Amino acid sequence: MKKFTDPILVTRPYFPDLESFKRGLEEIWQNKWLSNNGPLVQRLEAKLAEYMGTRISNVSTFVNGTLALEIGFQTMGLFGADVITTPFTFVATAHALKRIGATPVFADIDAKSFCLSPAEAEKHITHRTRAIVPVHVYGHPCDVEGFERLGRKCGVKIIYDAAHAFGVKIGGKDISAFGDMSMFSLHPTKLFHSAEGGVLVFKDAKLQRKMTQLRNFAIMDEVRCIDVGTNAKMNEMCALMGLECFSVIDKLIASRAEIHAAYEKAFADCPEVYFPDPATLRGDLTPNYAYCPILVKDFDTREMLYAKLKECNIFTRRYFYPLLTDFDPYIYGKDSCPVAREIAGRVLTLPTYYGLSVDTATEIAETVKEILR
Ligand code: T4K
Repeated sequence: MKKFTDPILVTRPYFPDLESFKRGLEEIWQNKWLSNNGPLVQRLEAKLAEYMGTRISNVSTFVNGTLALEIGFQTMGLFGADVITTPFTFVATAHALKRIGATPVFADIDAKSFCLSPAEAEKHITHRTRAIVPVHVYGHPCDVEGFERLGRKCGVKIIYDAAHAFGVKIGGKDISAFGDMSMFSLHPTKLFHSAEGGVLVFKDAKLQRKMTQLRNFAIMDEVRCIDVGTNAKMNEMCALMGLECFSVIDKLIASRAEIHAAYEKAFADCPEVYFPDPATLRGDLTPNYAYCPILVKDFDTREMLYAKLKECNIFTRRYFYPLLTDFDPYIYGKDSCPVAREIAGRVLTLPTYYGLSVDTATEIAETVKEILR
C-alpha cells in the first residue's frame, strides 16, 4: 500500500492570491475601519445577494455559521419551542437551538440523500413544534418541496441549515430560495469561505432589522439596548477573504466536481464502496460536490478503513459519527433514528479541496480499494 509522503487532510482551505489580498488590506488600512458593518462587509453582502438571486435586504452576514444560526432562530422567535431536526449533522445545528432556549427533537433521515425526511419529521409534530431545521448534508438537497408542503400544512417555519450547500442550485434557482431561511457557513473548511463567517438568507426582509440589532448586542445607540443581543458581526478582514474567494467561486466548485468525477470513476468497479452521486438525487440539481462521502459494508469495515488510511497518511473523517443523539446534551434522542444510525456507522468522507489533484484522488480511491480487498 502506498504511504503518502505528506499527510493528505480531508480538506484544506482555499488561499487567494496574496498580492490581491494585500491590495484589499491596503484599502482596509485607508478606510481605518475594521468591524461594525464596514464597507467590505456591505460589499460582500451585496455580492452574496446578487449570487443567490435575492436582494441585499434579505441577506445578513455573521462572524460564523453557528452564531448565524442562533440569531436566525432567535429572530424567528423559537425560544421555548420544540424544533424538529436531524441527528446526522454537525453539533452546531442542535447547539444553536439549545443555546437560544429551543428543544431539538430528532427525526430520522432519508437513506438516499442522508437529509432529514419530511415524512419522519411529520411524525414528531406536536402543538409545541414551531419550526423544522433540515440540513442539506454534504450539500445534498433536502426534499424541499416535501418540507414546503409540511410547513404549510402544519403552520411551522422551515429553516435550512445550508452550511454545506453554498452554490447548490435546484431548477436553476439558488438553494436559499427554498424555506423561510437558510444558513451558509463560511468556515475555511467550506468550499467558499471568509476565514470565519456565516450568512443568513431569508424570505421576509423585515427580519433583517432585528438580525442587525442582535448581531451588535441589540444596542441602538449610546444609551439604548432593546434586547439580549450578542457580538456576531463579521469583520473587514473576513469580508475581504470572502470577496477574494468570490472572484474564483466557479473555479472552486469546478475543481470539487473534477475530484468527485475521479473518485466516481475509480470506484465504478468496486462493489464494496457505495459512492453517492448527488446529481442523481433529482434531475434539476446543480450540485456543489462539497464533500465526498462513501458508504462501506458495516461499522467494523469503516473503522478498519479509517485506521488503515491513516497509516497511509490519508486523514479521512467520519462526518457525521457519532450521531448528535449519542452526545450527552442530546442523549434523550438515542436510538430514535435507525436509518441515521446505520449511515453514521458506515460513512467515511474522503479528501476533497481545491488543490487536490485528480491523480491524487485516484490514488486515494485505489488505496481504499486495496485495503478493502
Ligand atoms: N451546521 C453544519 C451542518 C456544519 O457542518 C457546521 C460546521 C455548522 C453548522 C457551523 O458552522 P461554523 O460555525 O463552523 O461556520 C469542521 C468545521 O470546524 C466546521 O465548520 C464544520 N461544520 C464541520 C463539519 O467541520 P472539524 O472539527 O472537523 O474541523 P478541523 O479543525 O478538524 O478541520 C478539518 C480539516 O481541515 C483538518 O484536517 C484540518 C484542515 N484545516 C482546517 C482549518 C480550520 C486546514 O488545513 N486549515 C484550516 O484553517 O470541524
